[in-house]
Amino acid sequence: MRLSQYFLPTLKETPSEARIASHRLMLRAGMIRQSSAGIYSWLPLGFRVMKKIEQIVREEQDAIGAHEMLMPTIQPADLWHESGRYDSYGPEMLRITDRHDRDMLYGPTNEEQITEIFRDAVKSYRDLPRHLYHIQWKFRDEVRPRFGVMRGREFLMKDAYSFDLDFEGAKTTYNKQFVAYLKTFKRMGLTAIPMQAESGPIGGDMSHEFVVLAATGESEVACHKDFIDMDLNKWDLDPDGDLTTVVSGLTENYAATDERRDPEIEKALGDDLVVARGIEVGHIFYFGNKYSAAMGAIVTGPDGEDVTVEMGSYGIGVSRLVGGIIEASHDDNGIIWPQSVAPFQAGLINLKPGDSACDGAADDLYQKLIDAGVDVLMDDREGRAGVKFADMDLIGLPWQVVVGPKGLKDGIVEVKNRATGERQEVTPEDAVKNLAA
Ligand code: P5A
Repeated sequence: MRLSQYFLPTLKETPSEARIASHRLMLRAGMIRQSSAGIYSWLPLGFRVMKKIEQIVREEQDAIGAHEMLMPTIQPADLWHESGRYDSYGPEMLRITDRHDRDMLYGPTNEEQITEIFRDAVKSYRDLPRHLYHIQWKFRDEVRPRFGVMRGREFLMKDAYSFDLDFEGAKTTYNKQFVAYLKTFKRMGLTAIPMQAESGPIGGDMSHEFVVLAATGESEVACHKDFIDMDLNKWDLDPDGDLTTVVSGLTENYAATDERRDPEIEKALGDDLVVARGIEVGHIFYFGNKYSAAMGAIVTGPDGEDVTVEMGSYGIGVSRLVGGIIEASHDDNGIIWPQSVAPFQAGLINLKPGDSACDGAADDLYQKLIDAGVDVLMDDREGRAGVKFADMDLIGLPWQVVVGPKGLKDGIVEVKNRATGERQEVTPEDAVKNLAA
């Protein structure tokens, strides 16, 4: 991509409404623009990151045998009358009336909708288990939308739903999601700690939040210090194996969200206790037959008897993660993207557009990087070097390659690692080789 042709409206000034780093940086880096409170447009750079995150989430869901589908954003109120949540959900639900005076709503979640689809299609235990997910926009009319995409009103969620014949089956599925979540967040460079949590309006009695620790997190959480540098490598995480040991091993230590904290346990932990602020990036629920009983999701069991299916639901805040990753990875100059979610792998700076040697070398390097499979954004704009360096640091691509007249005389370019700040002078050929590797 050539920056001269790209839509990247970066801001020099810090927008006054942004109170945390990720919100500030997403506005300044031209990733998002606010449309109204808690509702954002995703500009090309931000959209690329969200798509990368979405793809990691998708791959890990597919790997545990969940099947992707897509349900609508607008749902009929009738469905929610069946579950009883139309009244209990409260003012967070955006209620809409269509031209025929039918009550509709913009879905804050999809338990009812998936239960309806399931109950109309599945009648026998032979068709169980079933495990489905979609990645779709949600709307929650939060009282205080804030911190940019971290607590939005409209936000993108991956939500999965499972149907099993009995508790054992439901627990096996829950464990698969549990482990898939650890892998998913790890791939994004995050340590997400599984914490016992309240199930709130979703319901159920087994629930874990996955929490990334960050000073700007919305709630206070507490956990054993061993979670901080949790090593997943010591476990066998094969989704088809027995995950009971992994999950109990990973949850034997204390970790609890705000409402679930236990002063006694915490006292006993002494120096092993970490109290910190956290960002909830995922939340999984086992709620048994809460929706299946209310909505009649019943199958014929092995002995011909009626069985009300066992359900769970599993959410990941896809748009929130964009902000969450930035909270976990930035410095005074801007964002530092982990390779796996970076909008481009490398930025190529032409220090002197118009100079034929620089243009020739930059264009040549640009093409060679593309040919080597490196996603590259070339800053070919006219303008001061300082502005280019600042913009490149701000948008946080993992690698920067600088082509300037001085270096070219000696046949070299400069390669900078955004995360470490380390710079190396290498030939253009080696730059391609190193970045491709
Ligand atoms: C689980 C999937 C549910 O809605 N139903 C379907 C269950 N869970 S949840 O915890 O309420 O939400 C799942 C994740 O969505 C993100 N999230 C948000 N992101 C941005 N802005 C918001 N206002 C918002 N609310 C929830 C969180 O990451 C949460 O874990």
